Amino acid sequence: MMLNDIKIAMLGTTGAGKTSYLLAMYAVMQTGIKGFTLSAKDMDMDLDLIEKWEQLIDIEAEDRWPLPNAAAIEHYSFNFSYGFRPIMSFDWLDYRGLALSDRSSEQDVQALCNYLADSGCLFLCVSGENLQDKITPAIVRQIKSDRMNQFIQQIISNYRQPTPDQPFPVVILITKYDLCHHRDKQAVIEDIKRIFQALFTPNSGWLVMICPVSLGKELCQDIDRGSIVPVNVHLPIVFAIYSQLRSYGIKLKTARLRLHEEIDKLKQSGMLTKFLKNGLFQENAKKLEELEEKIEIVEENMGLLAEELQQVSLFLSGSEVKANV
Ligand SMILES: Nc1nc2c(ncn2[C@@H]2O[C@H](COP(=O)(O)OP(=O)(O)O)[C@@H](O)[C@H]2O)c(=O)[nH]1
Ligand SMILES: [Mg+2]
Repeated sequence: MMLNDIKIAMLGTTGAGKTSYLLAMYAVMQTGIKGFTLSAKDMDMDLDLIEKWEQLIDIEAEDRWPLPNAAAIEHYSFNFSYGFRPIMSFDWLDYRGLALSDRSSEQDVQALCNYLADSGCLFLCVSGENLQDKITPAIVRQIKSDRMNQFIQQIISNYRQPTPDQPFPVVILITKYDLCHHRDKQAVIEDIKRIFQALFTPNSGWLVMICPVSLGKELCQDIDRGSIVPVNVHLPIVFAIYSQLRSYGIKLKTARLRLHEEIDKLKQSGMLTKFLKNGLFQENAKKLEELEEKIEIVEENMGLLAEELQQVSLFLSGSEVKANV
């Protein structure tokens, strides 16, 4: 099984923790979750990511952290595999956050919009730093959620309207969750729902996961010496792949339905000679068998991934749902 490639765009202000998150996610996914693994397509990129990750773990000083991005946009390409067999490849865009600032140029905004236009999954980053207490208008300005909402608006008015049947997956990543761990989790979720209201409206077709992540619980006490023990960093990727499988599964099932209809029609029609009819029957039966096989594989993979997603909050058109097959 090889699925379509997926593009993931990660949005968040400078300093929200995007690059650090990427490093942690890559390190964890390289070892893998239930046989699912990730690898950078480019060897040099792989080395670079691992080197930066080791630096984070080994150094106990401020320079353990990655430098701010040099380029406005950084691209990464990964292969996602199951048992070392590639299932899909995906592009990852680490965005420095300029287009989210008030000083963004037309060009910045256009470049980001173009990329967002054919993204299959959106990651919105909100730093736990901004969620230590109940949000205020001043904090909302810092998070730049209004700006992110504008970009989402752009996507759906210009390119793609999600529907309940073909939902658009979005991950709201609460990075540096260690910094707001002291708060009631439900209260944090309510704050998130408030600042991204449009993603939680009925019949809107947004499939949203709210996912707290952190590079280590101790970091809220000591950012430079606290030990690095990533929490939940694999879940957003698992969710992105899960949603891709989900929509592929829906396509396959629609095709199966069509085929059944065709077979029924053949059974009823007396127009064809027996010989021709038999040939068509056999052809359709073979197609059906192939489809069933594909659906089985998709559902099996979805099942494995869905298990991982039981612990996080998922919403489809604003209603809380559980990941299932
Ligand atoms: N407490 C805490 N701080 C973090 C964590 N991840 C990153 N940071 C801090 O946030 C800073 C900015 O992170 P970075 O990944 O460069 O943000 P980016 O600009 O969004 O790419 C880092 O230099 C760290 O000081 C985390 O999980 N917990
Ligand atoms: Mg960065």
